[in-house]
Amino acid sequence: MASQKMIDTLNEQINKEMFSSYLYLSMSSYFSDKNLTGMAAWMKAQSAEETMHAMKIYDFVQNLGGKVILKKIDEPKNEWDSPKAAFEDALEHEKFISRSINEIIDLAISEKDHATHNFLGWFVTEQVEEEATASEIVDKFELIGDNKGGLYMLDRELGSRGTTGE
Ligand code: OFO
Repeated sequence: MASQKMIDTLNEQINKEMFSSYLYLSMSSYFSDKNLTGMAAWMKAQSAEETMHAMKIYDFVQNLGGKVILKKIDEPKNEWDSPKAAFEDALEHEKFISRSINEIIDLAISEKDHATHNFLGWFVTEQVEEEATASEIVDKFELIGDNKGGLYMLDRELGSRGTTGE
């Protein structure tokens, strides 16, 4: 059985994952408003993934015999200076989530909680992937600069998420 401190920490992580979902949905709405439908679809899919992350932890807490306590979800930003700025924020947010996962692993190690340590391995791999993907998109924005045609192409490319097996 995990410690109550661990259950509380995992409950906080559920909240962070739900906030991630909310943040990416807000970004999706921002992109829709700019008629960047591909980016809007990409962020909507990302939002759904984050809800799935929250639910993975939700189920794990229950399997540990702990009680899931849902906390208030903060209001996300709803406006960005540019599409690139939104993806830069997404990258920074993923780095924050990676640090948070690493801190829980540090706690699991200090408490010799092998079950939670093992469970979080999936999230470590997932975070590496998510940071790499967000970073790659930010790099593409750098390449595009102010080129409207490039923005159009990137919007199309991101809109193909889910149809290319991503
Ligand atoms: Fe973006 O991986 Fe969960 O938060």
